[in-house]
Formats: sequence, C-alpha cells, structure tokens
Amino acid sequence: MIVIGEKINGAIPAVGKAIAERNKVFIQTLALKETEDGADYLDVCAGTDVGVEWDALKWLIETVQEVTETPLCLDSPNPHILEAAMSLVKRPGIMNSASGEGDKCKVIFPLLRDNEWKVILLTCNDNGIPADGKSKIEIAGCLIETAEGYGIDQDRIYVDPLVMSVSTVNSSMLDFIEAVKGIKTQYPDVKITSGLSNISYGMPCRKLINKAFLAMALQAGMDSAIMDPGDREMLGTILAAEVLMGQDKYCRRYNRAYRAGKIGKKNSK
Ligand code: THG
Repeated sequence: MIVIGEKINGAIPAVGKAIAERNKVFIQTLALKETEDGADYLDVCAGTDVGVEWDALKWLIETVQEVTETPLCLDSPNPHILEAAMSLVKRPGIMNSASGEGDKCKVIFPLLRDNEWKVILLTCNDNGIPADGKSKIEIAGCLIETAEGYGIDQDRIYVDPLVMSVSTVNSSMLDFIEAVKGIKTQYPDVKITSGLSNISYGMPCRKLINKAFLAMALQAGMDSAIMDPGDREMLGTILAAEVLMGQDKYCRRYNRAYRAGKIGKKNSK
C-alpha cells in the first residue's frame, strides 16, 4: 500500500494559517511527522485563493524540502502552477493531477517525458464527474491512452476514480469498485489511488465509513491512498486487511507493528 500523506494542505484550517503566516517550524514539523509515520509521498497543496497560490506553494515546497527527502505529490487544480512547481522539486514525485478537463493533459503530459515522475489521473472531464463505474472506466481508458502517446507508461499512472459521498450516491463504493476492477482488467500495470474521506461526507462517525471503505477498496485492488499516515486506526485497518488478503507472510508486518506499538490501543501493547 502506497501512502500519500495528506496533512500539508492549506484547506486544513491550522495549516492554512501556518502557510499565511509563513510559519516554517509548523510545516516542517508536519513534514517530519508524516515521514516518520511512513508516508511514501507528501501531498503539498497550498489550497489558497488563485491569486496567491503560487507564492504559497513555492514557499511550501522549499520549506518541506529543507527537512525531508520524501518525494512530493504536487497538488493543485491549476496545471500551469503544477508545471512551474515541478522545476522547484529536487526528486521525481507525483503530479496531482491531470484529467479530461480543459487543457490539463496538454499541459501536464509533456512534462513527464523522459523522467520518473508519476501522475494521478482523475476520472472527470468537461462534462463533469460521472458517478457510474462504466463512465469512470471509459474516461480512465481515454486518459491512459492519451498519456501513452506522450511516452508515459502505465506503471507511472495512478487513476483516482473519484468516489462520491455515500450519503448522496447510495452505490458510491460499488461504483468505485466496479471502476477499480474494470481499469485493472484493461490496464493491469496502472495503479489506483483515492482520498479516504470523500465517501463519508455528510455522515456521522465519518471514520467508521472511511475505514470500511479502505478495507473493501483494498480488497478490490486499490494500491494507494491519500491519507493521514499518523492515523493509528487507519494503519491498523490497512495491516489487518493485508493479513486477511493473505499478503502478509506469517502475519509478520502486523505483529511487528503491534510490538512497535504502532497499532492497537496507544501505550498498552
Ligand atoms: N484525490 C486527489 N487529491 C486530493 C484528494 C482526492 N487532494 C486533496 C484531498 N482529496 C486529500 N487531502 C485531504 C487533506 C485533509 C483532509 C482530507 C483530505 C482532512 N483533514 C482533517 C485534518 O487534518 O484536520 C481531518 C483529518 C482526519 O480526521 O483524519 O479532512 O480525493 N487526487
């Protein structure tokens, strides 16, 4: 399971405040914590108004790279900002994201020629975000094939099938799983990623839903999630799911995490 740490995001009020105040220590502490918690990539999103996003993102990238070598996942809705941000980044990371909207593919895909950068592809286009699995698969296929034309192999692509909130679309997870399975059948080397909290929007006890979603999505073939790597219950769910799927030989990783106090009740092994 590839973990993309979600905490360096200006949409989180305390982080937005730290970015506005250019509070280096706050951001660097977060970056180090996510790294220690085992994040494979750090999502960096300024999440501010369009006019000031570039300055904020530039500062964020420089600030984070001062303290950690964990590769970054550059997160912006603006492909031109992603293009400019890429030149500041020291080692190949993930572009979050391209999609069928506007000129995103035309701007992002040429940037990935002849390097090791990866890209998240969202299953949406100028007609919006489809809820049904079949349309998600169709859009993903179209984007994957366009990417191939730019020399981007399947193993550098993460598709995010944009799960809906289950309070609005009752079949939300089932549609997501249909998309995961369909995309993996047609493009076996493509990876699947997702945020974990969109599904529970509008529901009480959101984390219960998020954890059940994570376990079922993993079983369906999801490879990665954008999540809080320090969330003990979420980590426990991942490790338990990997045990149950027969992916953790002799349950070693689960037992090791337990002995290290990383899962289960805090301070009571
Ligand atoms: N797909 C892709 N990119 C994305 C998302 C996605 N980028 C942004 C977002 N969704 C993922 N990032 C976040 C960041 C923070 C929170 C949710 C998603 C969040 N944080 C709260 C906090 O930190 O205070 C609560 C955390 C918690 O309770 O665990 O809600 O879907 N491609």
